[in-house]
Amino acid sequence: MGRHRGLTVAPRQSPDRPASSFDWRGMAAGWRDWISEPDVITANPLPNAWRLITLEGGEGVGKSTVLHHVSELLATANAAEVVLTREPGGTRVGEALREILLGKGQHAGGQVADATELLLLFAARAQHMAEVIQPALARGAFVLCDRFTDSTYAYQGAAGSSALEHIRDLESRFVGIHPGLTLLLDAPIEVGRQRLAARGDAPDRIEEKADTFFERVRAGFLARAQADPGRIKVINAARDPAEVRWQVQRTVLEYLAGHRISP
Ligand code: Z5A
Repeated sequence: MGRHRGLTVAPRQSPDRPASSFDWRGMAAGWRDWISEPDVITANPLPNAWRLITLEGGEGVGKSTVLHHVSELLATANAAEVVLTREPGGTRVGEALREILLGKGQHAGGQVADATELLLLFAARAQHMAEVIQPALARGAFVLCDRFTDSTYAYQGAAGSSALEHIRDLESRFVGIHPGLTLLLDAPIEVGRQRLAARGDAPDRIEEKADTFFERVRAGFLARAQADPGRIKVINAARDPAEVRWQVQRTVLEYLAGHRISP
C-alpha cells in the first residue's frame, strides 16, 4: 500500500476478474483499496438538473451512438427541445480548448501539465454552462451531453493526479449542478479500443495513455455509480448494439416516467 494524493492506495493492478463478466458492483468493490471510500462516497450537495442527461464511459464504448438514440426517444416522448452537446467542447471556446487538451492540429505533441489539463477542462465547462447548458435548461430544453463532470472525476481524479477535493471545489464553483440522469456505458477497455481501431481513428493525446490508466478510469466510473445509483445507471456496453439500445431505452423511459413524461 502507498500514499497517493493524500489517499491510501494499493499498487495499481486490476483485480483478477474475467474481462467478459459484468459484475460491476463486485468490480467496483474490488478496486476500493485504491479508490478509497472518501473519494466516492460523498454527500451530493449540488442540485440535480433533471433535464440534463449525460453519457459517460471509457473511450469508444458507444456514447455518441447512444446519445442519438436517447435524442430519438425524447423526440418520441414529445420533449420540447433537445440540445445535443459534448465535453470538452460544445462552444467555440470549448472546442478550441478541446484541440489543446487532445493535442490536435497545431497542438499535436504539445505538453499539457496535469494542473493545466484540469483547469482547461473546467474553463471549457464554465463556458459550456454559461453559453449552452444553463440557457437551454432555463428555457425548458433537455440537454444531452456526451461526457460531463463525472469524466473529470474518473480521468483526472481516479486515474490521474488531481486531488478529488480540487475537482469538487471547481465543480461547485463553476458547474453548480449534477445531471438528473447519467448513463454510464461500461465495457472492458479492449472493447472500446477495438471499436475505435475498426473506425480507423488515430489515438489522441489522452487515448495514448497506458491501459492501466484506462483501468483506473473504468474503476473510477464504476465506483461513482456505486456511490450514486439513483443518478448513475450502468449499461453493459459490451453487448451488441440492439441489446445496448434496449437497455438504454428501458432506463430512459423509466426515468421519464418518473417525471411524468411518456411516449
Ligand atoms: N476527458 C477527460 O479526460 N476529462 C473530462 O472531464 C472530459 C473528457 C469531459 C475526449 O472524449 C477525451 O476527453 C476522452 C476523455 C477526455 N479521451 N479518452 N479516452 P470523447 O468522448 O470525444 O472521445 P472517446 O470517448 O475517446 O471516444 P468516442 O469516439 O467519442 O467514442 P464513443 O462516443 O464512446 O463511441 P461511438 O462513437 O458511439 O462508437 C465507437 C464505434 O463503435 C463506432 O464505430 C460505433 O458504430 C461502434 N459501436 C457503438 N456501439 C457499439 C456496439 N454496442 N457494438 C459494436 N459496435 C458499436
